[in-house]
Amino acid sequence: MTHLFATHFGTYEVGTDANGKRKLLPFRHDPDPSEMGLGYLDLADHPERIRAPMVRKSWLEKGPLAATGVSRGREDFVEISWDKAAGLIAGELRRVRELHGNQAIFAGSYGWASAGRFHHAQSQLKRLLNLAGGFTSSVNSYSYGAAAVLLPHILGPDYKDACDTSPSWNDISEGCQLLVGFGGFRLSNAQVESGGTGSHRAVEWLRRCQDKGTRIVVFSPASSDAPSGPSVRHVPLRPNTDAAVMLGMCHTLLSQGLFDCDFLRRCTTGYCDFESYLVGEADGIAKDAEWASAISGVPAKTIVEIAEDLHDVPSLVNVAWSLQRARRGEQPFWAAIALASMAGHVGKRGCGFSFGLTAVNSVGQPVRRLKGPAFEQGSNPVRSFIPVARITDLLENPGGRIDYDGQVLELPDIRLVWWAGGNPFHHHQDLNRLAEAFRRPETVIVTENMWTATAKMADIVLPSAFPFERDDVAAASRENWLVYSRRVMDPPAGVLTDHEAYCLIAEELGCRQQFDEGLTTDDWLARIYEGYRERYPELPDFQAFRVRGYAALDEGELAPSPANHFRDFVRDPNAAPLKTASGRIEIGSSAVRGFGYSDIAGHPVWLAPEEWLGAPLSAKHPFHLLSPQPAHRLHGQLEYGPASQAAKLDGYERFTLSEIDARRLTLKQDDLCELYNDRGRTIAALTIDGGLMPGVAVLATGGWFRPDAQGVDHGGNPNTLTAITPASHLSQATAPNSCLISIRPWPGSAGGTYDGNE
Ligand SMILES: Nc1nc2c(c(=O)[nH]1)N[C@H]1C(S)=C(S)[C@@H](COP(=O)(O)OP(=O)(O)OC[C@H]3O[C@@H](n4cnc5c(=O)[nH]c(N)nc54)[C@H](O)[C@@H]3O)O[C@H]1N2
Ligand SMILES: Nc1nc2c(c(=O)[nH]1)N[C@H]1C(S)=C(S)[C@@H](COP(=O)(O)OP(=O)(O)OC[C@H]3O[C@@H](n4cnc5c(=O)[nH]c(N)nc54)[C@H](O)[C@@H]3O)O[C@H]1N2
Ligand SMILES: [Mo]
Repeated sequence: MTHLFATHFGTYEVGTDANGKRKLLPFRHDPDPSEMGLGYLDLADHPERIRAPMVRKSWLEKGPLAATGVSRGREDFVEISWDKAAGLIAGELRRVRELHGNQAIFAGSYGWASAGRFHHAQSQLKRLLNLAGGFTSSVNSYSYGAAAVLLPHILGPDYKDACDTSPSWNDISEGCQLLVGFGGFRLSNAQVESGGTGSHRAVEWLRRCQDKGTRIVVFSPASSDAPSGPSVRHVPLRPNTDAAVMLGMCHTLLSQGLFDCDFLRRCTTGYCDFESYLVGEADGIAKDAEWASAISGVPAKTIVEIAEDLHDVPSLVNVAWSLQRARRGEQPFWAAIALASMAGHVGKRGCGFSFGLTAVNSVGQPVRRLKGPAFEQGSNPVRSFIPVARITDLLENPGGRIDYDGQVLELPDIRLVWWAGGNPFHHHQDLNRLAEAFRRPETVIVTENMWTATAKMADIVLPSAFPFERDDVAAASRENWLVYSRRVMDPPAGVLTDHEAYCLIAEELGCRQQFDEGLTTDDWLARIYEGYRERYPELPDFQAFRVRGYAALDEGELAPSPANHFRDFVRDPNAAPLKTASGRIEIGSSAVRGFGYSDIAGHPVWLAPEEWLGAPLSAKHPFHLLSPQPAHRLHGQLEYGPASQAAKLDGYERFTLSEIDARRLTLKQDDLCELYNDRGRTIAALTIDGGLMPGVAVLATGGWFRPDAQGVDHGGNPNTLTAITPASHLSQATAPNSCLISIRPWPGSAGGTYDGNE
C-alpha cells in the first residue's frame, strides 16, 4: 500500500526519517517532482498556526455594530470554544439576513485552498451558506480574468478558460517549427496544478519540442523567462507593450503581402476594421514596426524578421497569462489571435495560438481530462455578484454601479464577509486600501490554518486542519490523475476540518441534516470517487483505489485523440462554426465595440496604460514593477516552509533589478531596499539580475503582508504597491502588472537615491 499525500504542487509519498518522524518524499511515478512541498509537514506545529477559534476582543465585548471600524486588524483576539463560535456565527448570520437580506453576506471567498475534492474550502462554505439563504458571490479568477471575459466574444464560450485553446505538446513537437512566446516560459510555474497532479511533464515537453527542432523566441523583460538551449532567442521589451509589438508584426505581414487572405475571409470576421486601424486610416498613424519599436524598445528589424518567420514556417504564438494581468490586458490576447490568423497556421497541427503553456502543468498535456463531480454546493438564490477583483470597490461603495461585459452591476451593501481557502491580503491589489475597505463591514469571518494577514483582519477566526490532517480524494479537472490523499497525522486538539466546523454551525442553523446528509467523511469520499467511476468505468473500485493510492486514465499513454481545437473549424467553418456571434474568429467584435467602453475598442489596439515606462508618471516613479508567481511556494501558502525561507535574506523577500539600475542607485547585491509609490511601501533585499531589462523591478507574490506601525510592509508583498484599476470596463479583471514604483535604500544599507533624471 502506498501512503500518498496530494497537493496543488504534486503528489508526495509519506515515509519516515531516521528518528521515526513522518516525512514527505517525491512520488516515485513523477518524473519531475517539486521540492516545494517536501517540508510541508513542518508547518503542523509552526508558531503561526491557529490552534483554537478566536474572536476579536471588542467584537466579543461590544457586539458587531459598536466594534466596527478602525480597530479591526489592530486588536487582540480572545480564545473561545467551538460551541461558542458556532453559536456566535449562526446568530450573526441570522441577524444580518433578517435586517439586510442574504445579499448583504459576501462569500465569494476566492482562493486556491488545497487539493482534494471533499475538503475543498470554498465548496464547504458555499454549501453551508446556500442552505442559509445564499450570499453575494464572485465570478472569474485572478489567473485569467481578462481573457475569461474577452475570449467568449472572440472564440466562443468554449474557450472561456484561456488554457483550452492550446494545442497539445505532442502536436507542437510534431507540427510546430517556431514557437513565439510573449511572456516566455517561467518554468517554476509548471510545478503547480490546481487540484494536483501525479506527473510533472511540462518542462520535459518543452525540451522535447526543442530536441525535435522547434525554434523558440521569447519576448520578455527578463531573460530568465527564456528556456536554455541553442535554438532559443530572447528579445527584451518594455513591460505591457506586447500588444504593440504584435500589431507591428500584423502591419509587417500586411505591408509585405504575407498574410493569409483566404483564411481571413473564410474563418474570421472584422478584419477590415482592424486593417484600417493598422494602416492608420482614422488617426494617421501606421502601426508599423518602427511605431512598435518606439513603444516597446524592440528593434524594428527584429519585429519584421520574426513576423516574416511566423508566416514562413508552421508557427505557434503563445501568450503567458501574466500579460492579461495588466491594464488593457485583453489586448495582447486579442492581438495574438489576429497575428496568428494573419500568419495563416491556425488549425494546422501544433500551430496557431495558445495561452499559458507552462503557466501550470496541465496546459498542452496530451492526456484525457478527468471531468468528475465536486462536493455539491447546492444553489445560491442570491443573484448579486462581482467580478472577483472588485472586492475593494464592493466594500467601499455600497449601492455603487460598475460596468461589466455589457451589463451594469449594482454593488450590494455588504455587512458580513466570510473568507475560507483564500487570502485576499496576499492576492488582491493595493493592500492598504483593502485594509480600509475591510474595516467597513460589521463582521468578518475567516477560516484558515495559519495567522495570515487576512486572518488577522477578521473578527471571528476558525482554525482549519491542514490537508495532511485529513483523508481526501484529489483530482484536477485538467489532468488524468486521481489520488487518495491519506491523513498523515491528526490535527491539534482544538482544530477541526472545515466540514466538521460547518456541521456544528449547520446544527445551530437547523440545517445539519441537509448539510451532511448523515454521511461520514468516508461515505463522502466514496460517493465522490464513484461519481468518477460512473464516467470512467475503467477506474478501479474504491477499495482498490484506496489501497493503491492513485489511479490514472491511460497511465503513461498519450491521449487517444490529440486535441487540435480549430482543425475542423478551419477545414469547414460552415460545418463546424465557432460559438461566437458570427460563427467565426472575431478579429473585430461588434458586441465589444457596441459596449462603448473607453478602454477597449472593437478590435485589438494598443492603448498606453497609465503606469508603464512611457507614462508621465515614470518621471516620478521610474521602475516598472512585475510581480510573477513565486518559485518556492504557492502564492502565500508554504511561506514558512523551508524552500520559501531559504530563498529569503534574513527573512526578507528578494527582488531583482538590472546591473545598470543597481549601479545607478549605488546599490549592491543583498542591500535592503524600500520599494514605494503613493499607494504603499515594502522592504525587500536586492538580487542583481544581469538578464533583466533596465527600468524593470521584479518582486514575486506571496510574501506575507506585515505592515509596521508606520505602515511599511516588511513582508515584501508586491500588492502593497499595485493598483486596483481593472484591466478594462469589459472584464473588470485584476491588473497588478501595470505598476510604477521608486526604489531607495532602506536605512542600514548604503547607497543613494535615483529619481529618474540621470
Ligand atoms: N501582484 C500580484 N498579485 C497576484 C497575482 C500576480 O500575478 N501579481 N496573481 C494572482 C493569482 S493568478 C492568484 S490565483 C491569486 C492567488 O491567491 P490565493 O489563492 O488567495 O493565495 P493562497 O496563498 O493560495 O491562498 C489560499 C489560502 O487558503 C488556505 N487554505 C488552504 N487549505 C485550506 C483549507 O482546507 N481550508 C481553509 N479554510 N483554508 C485553507 C491557505 O492557508 C491560504 O492562506 O493571487 C493573485 N495575486
Ligand atoms: N511555483 C509556483 N507556480 C505557480 C504559482 C505559484 O504560486 N507558485 N501560481 C500558479 C497560478 S495561480 C497561476 S495563475 C500561474 C500564472 O502563470 P503566469 O501568468 O504565466 O505567471 P507569472 O509568473 O505571473 O508571469 C510569467 C512571466 O511573465 C513575464 N511578464 C510579466 N509582464 C510581462 C509583460 O508585460 N510582457 C512580457 N513579455 N512578459 C511579462 C514575467 O517576466 C514573468 O516571469 O502560475 C501558477 N504556477
Ligand atoms: Mo492564478
